[in-house]
Amino acid sequence: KHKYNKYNDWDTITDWASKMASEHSDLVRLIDIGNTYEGRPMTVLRVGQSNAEGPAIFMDCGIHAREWISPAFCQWFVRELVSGYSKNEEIKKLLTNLTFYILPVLNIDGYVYTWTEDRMWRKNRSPAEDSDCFGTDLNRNFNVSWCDIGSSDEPCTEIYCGKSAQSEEETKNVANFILSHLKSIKAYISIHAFSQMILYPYSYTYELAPNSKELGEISKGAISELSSLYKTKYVYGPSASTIYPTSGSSDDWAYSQGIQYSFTFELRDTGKRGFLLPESQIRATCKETTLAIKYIANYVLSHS
Ligand code: 0X9
Ligand code: ZN
Repeated sequence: KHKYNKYNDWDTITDWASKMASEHSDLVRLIDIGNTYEGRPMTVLRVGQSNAEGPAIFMDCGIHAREWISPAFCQWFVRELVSGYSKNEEIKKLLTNLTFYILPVLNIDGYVYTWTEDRMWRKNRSPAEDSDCFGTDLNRNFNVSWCDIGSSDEPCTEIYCGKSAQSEEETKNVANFILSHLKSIKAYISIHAFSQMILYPYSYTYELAPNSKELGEISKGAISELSSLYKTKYVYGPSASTIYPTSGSSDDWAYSQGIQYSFTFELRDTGKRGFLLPESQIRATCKETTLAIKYIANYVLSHS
Protein backbone atom coordinates (compact mmCIF):
# COMPACT_ATOMS: atom_id res chain seq x y z
CA LYS A 1 0.00 0.00 0.00
CA HIS A 2 1.31 3.42 -0.94
CA LYS A 3 2.55 5.64 1.87
CA TYR A 4 4.15 9.07 1.64
CA ASN A 5 6.29 8.58 4.72
CA LYS A 6 7.65 5.20 3.63
CA TYR A 7 9.79 4.13 0.71
CA ASN A 8 7.55 2.63 -1.95
CA ASP A 9 8.58 -0.06 -4.42
CA TRP A 10 8.20 0.47 -8.14
CA ASP A 11 4.85 -1.30 -8.56
CA THR A 12 3.41 0.77 -5.74
CA ILE A 13 4.70 3.99 -7.33
CA THR A 14 3.19 3.00 -10.69
CA ASP A 15 -0.23 2.38 -9.14
CA TRP A 16 0.08 5.62 -7.21
CA ALA A 17 0.74 7.59 -10.42
CA SER A 18 -2.34 6.12 -12.12
CA LYS A 19 -4.42 6.90 -9.10
CA MET A 20 -3.22 10.51 -8.98
CA ALA A 21 -4.22 10.94 -12.60
CA SER A 22 -7.64 9.34 -12.20
CA GLU A 23 -8.51 11.03 -8.91
CA HIS A 24 -7.26 14.45 -9.98
CA SER A 25 -8.00 14.41 -13.70
CA ASP A 26 -8.45 18.20 -13.62
CA LEU A 27 -4.81 18.67 -12.56
CA VAL A 28 -2.74 15.57 -13.37
CA ARG A 29 -2.11 13.88 -16.70
CA LEU A 30 0.28 11.02 -17.40
CA ILE A 31 2.67 11.32 -20.32
CA ASP A 32 4.48 8.24 -21.55
CA ILE A 33 8.00 9.22 -22.63
CA GLY A 34 9.31 5.80 -23.67
CA ASN A 35 10.62 2.64 -22.05
CA THR A 36 13.66 1.82 -19.94
CA TYR A 37 16.30 -0.68 -21.08
CA GLU A 38 14.36 -3.51 -19.42
CA GLY A 39 11.13 -2.30 -20.99
CA ARG A 40 9.39 -0.49 -18.15
CA PRO A 41 7.37 2.55 -19.25
CA MET A 42 8.67 5.93 -18.06
CA THR A 43 5.80 8.22 -17.13
CA VAL A 44 5.94 11.95 -16.53
CA LEU A 45 3.21 13.47 -14.37
CA ARG A 46 2.07 16.73 -15.86
CA VAL A 47 0.65 18.76 -13.01
CA GLY A 48 -1.12 22.03 -13.70
CA GLN A 49 -4.45 23.49 -14.66
CA SER A 50 -5.14 21.61 -17.87
CA ASN A 51 -5.63 24.65 -20.11
CA ALA A 52 -2.52 26.45 -18.89
CA GLU A 53 -0.01 26.93 -21.71
CA GLY A 54 2.44 29.04 -19.73
CA PRO A 55 5.94 28.39 -18.43
CA ALA A 56 6.92 24.95 -17.15
CA ILE A 57 9.34 23.34 -14.73
CA PHE A 58 10.77 19.88 -15.32
CA MET A 59 11.84 17.91 -12.25
CA ASP A 60 13.22 14.39 -12.09
CA CYS A 61 13.93 12.10 -9.16
CA GLY A 62 15.82 8.85 -8.95
CA ILE A 63 18.53 9.17 -11.61
CA HIS A 64 20.62 7.19 -9.14
CA ALA A 65 18.92 4.03 -7.98
CA ARG A 66 20.01 3.92 -4.33
CA GLU A 67 19.03 7.50 -3.49
CA TRP A 68 15.60 6.48 -2.23
CA ILE A 69 14.72 9.76 -0.60
CA SER A 70 14.66 11.33 -4.07
CA PRO A 71 11.65 9.43 -5.52
CA ALA A 72 9.99 9.80 -2.12
CA PHE A 73 10.30 13.56 -2.53
CA CYS A 74 8.81 13.61 -6.04
CA GLN A 75 5.78 11.70 -4.76
CA TRP A 76 5.45 14.02 -1.78
CA PHE A 77 5.68 17.09 -3.98
CA VAL A 78 2.95 15.87 -6.35
CA ARG A 79 0.65 15.39 -3.38
CA GLU A 80 1.58 18.85 -2.08
CA LEU A 81 0.51 20.32 -5.42
CA VAL A 82 -2.76 18.44 -5.86
CA SER A 83 -3.86 18.81 -2.26
CA GLY A 84 -2.81 22.46 -2.07
CA TYR A 85 -4.71 23.47 -5.19
CA SER A 86 -8.04 23.86 -3.45
CA LYS A 87 -6.88 25.08 -0.06
CA ASN A 88 -3.69 27.08 -0.52
CA GLU A 89 -3.53 30.32 -2.48
CA GLU A 90 0.17 30.06 -3.26
CA ILE A 91 -0.16 26.57 -4.78
CA LYS A 92 -3.27 27.59 -6.63
CA LYS A 93 -1.43 30.51 -8.18
CA LEU A 94 1.49 28.27 -9.15
CA LEU A 95 -0.74 25.65 -10.76
CA THR A 96 -2.80 28.26 -12.56
CA ASN A 97 0.25 29.84 -14.15
CA LEU A 98 2.87 27.10 -14.30
CA THR A 99 3.07 23.51 -15.45
CA PHE A 100 5.15 20.99 -13.54
CA TYR A 101 6.52 18.00 -15.40
CA ILE A 102 7.56 15.49 -12.75
CA LEU A 103 9.37 12.23 -13.42
CA PRO A 104 9.18 10.34 -10.10
CA VAL A 105 11.80 7.71 -10.96
CA LEU A 106 14.14 8.27 -13.90
CA ASN A 107 16.23 5.14 -13.43
CA ILE A 108 13.43 2.63 -12.88
CA ASP A 109 15.40 -0.53 -13.70
CA GLY A 110 18.09 0.47 -11.22
CA TYR A 111 15.48 1.34 -8.60
CA VAL A 112 13.85 -2.08 -8.95
CA TYR A 113 17.30 -3.67 -8.64
CA THR A 114 17.93 -1.85 -5.35
CA TRP A 115 14.73 -3.41 -4.00
CA THR A 116 15.44 -6.93 -5.22
CA GLU A 117 19.20 -7.51 -5.49
CA ASP A 118 21.53 -4.77 -4.30
CA ARG A 119 20.43 -1.85 -2.14
CA MET A 120 23.55 0.14 -3.07
CA TRP A 121 23.15 -0.03 -6.86
CA ARG A 122 23.57 3.36 -8.58
CA LYS A 123 23.55 3.01 -12.37
CA ASN A 124 20.98 1.75 -14.84
CA ARG A 125 20.92 -1.95 -15.83
CA SER A 126 22.06 -2.13 -19.43
CA PRO A 127 24.93 -4.55 -20.05
CA ALA A 128 28.23 -3.22 -21.40
CA GLU A 129 29.84 -4.52 -24.55
CA ASP A 130 33.04 -6.57 -24.12
CA SER A 131 32.66 -6.61 -20.35
CA ASP A 132 30.74 -8.56 -17.75
CA CYS A 133 29.74 -5.39 -15.95
CA PHE A 134 26.34 -3.76 -16.02
CA GLY A 135 25.10 -0.24 -15.87
CA THR A 136 25.78 3.26 -17.13
CA ASP A 137 25.76 6.23 -14.77
CA LEU A 138 22.86 8.18 -16.26
CA ASN A 139 24.24 11.39 -14.73
CA ARG A 140 27.33 10.93 -16.94
CA ASN A 141 25.52 9.93 -20.13
CA PHE A 142 24.05 13.24 -21.34
CA ASN A 143 25.40 14.94 -24.40
CA VAL A 144 27.43 17.70 -22.82
CA SER A 145 31.21 17.41 -22.58
CA TRP A 146 30.48 13.69 -22.60
CA CYS A 147 32.89 11.28 -20.87
CA ASP A 148 35.36 13.95 -19.90
CA ILE A 149 36.24 15.09 -16.36
CA GLY A 150 34.65 13.15 -13.50
CA SER A 151 33.49 10.25 -15.71
CA SER A 152 34.99 6.96 -16.73
CA ASP A 153 34.92 4.92 -19.92
CA GLU A 154 35.44 1.76 -17.85
CA PRO A 155 32.09 -0.11 -17.61
CA CYS A 156 32.87 -1.62 -14.22
CA THR A 157 33.11 1.75 -12.47
CA GLU A 158 30.26 3.59 -10.76
CA ILE A 159 30.74 6.61 -13.03
CA TYR A 160 30.73 4.83 -16.40
CA CYS A 161 29.63 7.29 -19.07
CA GLY A 162 28.15 4.68 -21.43
CA LYS A 163 29.21 3.63 -24.91
CA SER A 164 28.31 6.99 -26.44
CA ALA A 165 26.57 10.22 -25.46
CA GLN A 166 22.91 9.48 -24.74
CA SER A 167 23.43 5.82 -25.54
CA GLU A 168 20.95 4.87 -22.82
CA GLU A 169 17.19 4.62 -23.33
CA GLU A 170 16.47 6.47 -20.10
CA THR A 171 18.73 9.39 -21.07
CA LYS A 172 17.32 9.57 -24.59
CA ASN A 173 13.72 9.54 -23.39
CA VAL A 174 14.30 12.38 -20.94
CA ALA A 175 16.32 14.45 -23.42
CA ASN A 176 13.70 14.00 -26.14
CA PHE A 177 10.89 14.96 -23.81
CA ILE A 178 12.69 18.10 -22.67
CA LEU A 179 13.57 19.04 -26.24
CA SER A 180 9.96 18.62 -27.33
CA HIS A 181 8.88 21.10 -24.61
CA LEU A 182 11.87 23.39 -24.77
CA LYS A 183 9.80 26.48 -25.53
CA SER A 184 7.90 26.19 -22.27
CA ILE A 185 10.45 24.63 -19.88
CA LYS A 186 12.09 27.47 -17.97
CA ALA A 187 13.65 25.45 -15.16
CA TYR A 188 15.22 22.02 -14.76
CA ILE A 189 15.56 20.46 -11.32
CA SER A 190 17.21 17.12 -10.60
CA ILE A 191 16.81 15.57 -7.15
CA HIS A 192 19.65 13.48 -5.71
CA ALA A 193 21.00 12.51 -2.30
CA PHE A 194 23.00 13.04 -0.21
CA SER A 195 25.07 16.10 0.95
CA GLN A 196 22.53 18.90 1.58
CA MET A 197 23.48 21.07 -1.37
CA ILE A 198 21.92 23.09 -4.14
CA LEU A 199 24.17 22.95 -7.18
CA TYR A 200 24.02 24.71 -10.52
CA PRO A 201 26.15 24.77 -13.71
CA TYR A 202 28.79 24.25 -14.57
CA SER A 203 29.88 20.83 -13.57
CA TYR A 204 32.20 20.00 -16.46
CA THR A 205 34.31 23.12 -15.98
CA TYR A 206 35.31 25.47 -13.17
CA GLU A 207 34.32 28.44 -15.33
CA LEU A 208 31.29 30.31 -14.09
CA ALA A 209 28.00 30.11 -15.97
CA PRO A 210 26.79 33.42 -17.48
CA ASN A 211 23.99 33.79 -14.92
CA SER A 212 25.95 32.24 -12.07
CA LYS A 213 25.28 35.19 -9.79
CA GLU A 214 21.53 34.92 -10.29
CA LEU A 215 21.60 31.14 -9.77
CA GLY A 216 23.52 31.73 -6.55
CA GLU A 217 20.94 34.23 -5.34
CA ILE A 218 18.07 31.89 -6.13
CA SER A 219 19.84 29.05 -4.31
CA LYS A 220 20.44 31.26 -1.31
CA GLY A 221 16.77 32.22 -1.17
CA ALA A 222 15.68 28.61 -1.55
CA ILE A 223 17.99 27.50 1.24
CA SER A 224 16.75 30.21 3.54
CA GLU A 225 13.20 28.90 3.04
CA LEU A 226 14.31 25.29 3.45
CA SER A 227 16.21 25.87 6.66
CA SER A 228 13.44 27.98 8.20
CA LEU A 229 11.63 24.76 9.11
CA TYR A 230 14.18 22.58 10.93
CA LYS A 231 17.42 24.56 10.59
CA THR A 232 18.88 21.98 8.21
CA LYS A 233 22.22 23.28 6.91
CA TYR A 234 22.63 23.48 3.15
CA VAL A 235 25.42 24.87 1.01
CA TYR A 236 25.17 26.04 -2.58
CA GLY A 237 27.36 26.95 -5.51
CA PRO A 238 28.58 25.96 -8.95
CA SER A 239 28.66 22.20 -9.10
CA ALA A 240 32.31 21.69 -10.09
CA SER A 241 33.75 23.66 -7.19
CA THR A 242 31.04 22.91 -4.62
CA ILE A 243 30.87 19.10 -4.89
CA TYR A 244 33.23 17.90 -7.62
CA PRO A 245 33.47 18.15 -11.40
CA THR A 246 31.37 15.81 -13.53
CA SER A 247 30.69 15.68 -17.25
CA GLY A 248 27.67 14.45 -19.18
CA SER A 249 25.36 15.48 -16.33
CA SER A 250 21.69 16.27 -16.80
CA ASP A 251 21.75 19.78 -15.32
CA ASP A 252 24.62 20.93 -17.56
CA TRP A 253 22.85 19.42 -20.54
CA ALA A 254 19.54 21.17 -19.77
CA TYR A 255 21.47 24.40 -19.31
CA SER A 256 23.25 23.88 -22.63
CA GLN A 257 19.83 23.68 -24.30
CA GLY A 258 18.98 27.15 -23.03
CA ILE A 259 17.21 26.30 -19.78
CA GLN A 260 18.63 29.12 -17.67
CA TYR A 261 17.42 27.88 -14.31
CA SER A 262 19.05 24.50 -13.87
CA PHE A 263 19.62 22.96 -10.45
CA THR A 264 20.68 19.74 -8.80
CA PHE A 265 19.60 19.14 -5.23
CA GLU A 266 21.47 16.80 -2.92
CA LEU A 267 18.99 16.08 -0.12
CA ARG A 268 19.67 14.80 3.42
CA ASP A 269 21.80 13.80 5.10
CA THR A 270 25.51 14.74 5.16
CA GLY A 271 26.73 11.15 5.46
CA LYS A 272 25.66 9.69 8.79
CA ARG A 273 23.12 7.40 7.15
CA GLY A 274 23.88 8.52 3.60
CA PHE A 275 21.86 6.65 0.98
CA LEU A 276 20.17 4.66 3.75
CA LEU A 277 18.27 7.65 5.13
CA PRO A 278 15.78 6.26 7.67
CA GLU A 279 12.09 6.42 6.84
CA SER A 280 11.59 8.48 9.98
CA GLN A 281 13.30 11.38 8.14
CA ILE A 282 11.18 11.26 4.97
CA ARG A 283 8.53 13.62 6.24
CA ALA A 284 10.86 16.37 7.47
CA THR A 285 13.13 16.08 4.43
CA CYS A 286 10.20 16.36 2.04
CA LYS A 287 8.58 19.23 3.91
CA GLU A 288 11.70 21.36 3.94
CA THR A 289 12.59 20.52 0.33
CA THR A 290 9.06 21.48 -0.75
CA LEU A 291 9.72 25.00 0.54
CA ALA A 292 12.87 25.27 -1.56
CA ILE A 293 11.17 24.04 -4.74
CA LYS A 294 8.22 26.37 -4.22
CA TYR A 295 10.66 29.26 -3.81
CA ILE A 296 12.30 28.41 -7.14
CA ALA A 297 8.92 27.99 -8.81
CA ASN A 298 7.78 31.41 -7.62
CA TYR A 299 11.01 32.93 -8.85
CA VAL A 300 10.66 31.30 -12.25
CA LEU A 301 7.05 32.44 -12.49
CA SER A 302 7.88 36.04 -11.75
CA HIS A 303 10.84 36.03 -14.16
CA SER A 304 9.22 34.50 -17.25
O1 0X9 B 1 27.96 12.25 -8.77
C1 0X9 B 1 26.83 12.71 -9.02
O2 0X9 B 1 26.24 12.50 -10.07
C2 0X9 B 1 26.14 13.59 -7.99
N1 0X9 B 1 26.35 13.11 -6.65
S1 0X9 B 1 25.60 11.73 -6.18
O3 0X9 B 1 26.13 11.37 -4.86
N2 0X9 B 1 24.04 12.01 -5.99
O4 0X9 B 1 25.81 10.73 -7.17
C3 0X9 B 1 26.73 14.97 -8.06
C4 0X9 B 1 26.43 15.64 -9.31
C5 0X9 B 1 27.14 16.92 -9.38
N3 0X9 B 1 27.19 17.31 -10.73
C6 0X9 B 1 26.20 18.01 -11.27
N4 0X9 B 1 25.34 18.61 -10.55
N5 0X9 B 1 26.19 18.10 -12.56
ZN1 ZN C 1 22.84 11.01 -7.32
